[in-house]
Amino acid sequence: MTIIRRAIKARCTVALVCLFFPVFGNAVPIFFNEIHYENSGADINERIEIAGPAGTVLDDWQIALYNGSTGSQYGRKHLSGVIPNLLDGFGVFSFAFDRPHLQNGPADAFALIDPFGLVLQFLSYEGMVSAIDGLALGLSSDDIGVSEHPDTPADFSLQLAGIGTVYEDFRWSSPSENSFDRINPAQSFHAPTTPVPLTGTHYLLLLGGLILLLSMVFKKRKEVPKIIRETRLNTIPLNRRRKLSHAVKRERLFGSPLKNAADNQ
Ligand SMILES: [Ca+2]
Ligand SMILES: [Ca+2]
Ligand SMILES: [Ca+2]
Repeated sequence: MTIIRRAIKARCTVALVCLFFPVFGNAVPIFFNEIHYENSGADINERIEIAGPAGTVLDDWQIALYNGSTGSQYGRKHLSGVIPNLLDGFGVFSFAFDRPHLQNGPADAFALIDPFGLVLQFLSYEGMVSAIDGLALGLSSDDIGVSEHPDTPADFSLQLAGIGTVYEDFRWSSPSENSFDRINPAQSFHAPTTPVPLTGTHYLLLLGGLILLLSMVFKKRKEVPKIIRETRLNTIPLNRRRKLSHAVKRERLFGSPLKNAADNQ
């Protein structure tokens, strides 16, 4: 196989991959998935769980804690680890908070910060929080709408429930037995079933891919008759073979698409 043909095949492959898998390059973000911050007696097992695509490296991500009574940041944890594949390419990873503990509200918040220092999520429980410092400065939190209380069992937590792949697909549920580092009991991850709408770029890639494929197919079709003709030449009568031989000579003298195609190889 010539270098040119290999290049054409590679371009066709890339074009078709881009066409049929347009979701490539669109990273699915990670998100808060479970939290436990208060229970009966002294608070224990305080944790926050992150969910997202398996293989996501959490190094350089952070969780920042905000005190709702002042709006200021009272703690921050630098994350590390890799999200495991627990279900259909998604997984969860949890982090313990004991220094400092997670405040018990009312209205305390937690922010998920990416490696570039951007706040990806700013959630709160028992009310809304407005941050006055830190990386969430100026942001107002989204209240998750459910909460724990002084009589919540120590092995309970607040968890997302529902089916989907991104945060908006799920809803927070009332306290129930925790599932840290496991998929939440009422949660299921499934790839999107709705087709990704094609853009003008996708149509151009489709057209380019089809043109390249067709050019390869026609090039191969031109090569086949020549091989067949030369093979069959030895099986036909001598007088007929001579006539065909003259035709082949004319073709070689004056040129033909077959000859040119062969010469260009
Ligand atoms: Ca607490
Ligand atoms: Ca507080
Ligand atoms: Ca969980």
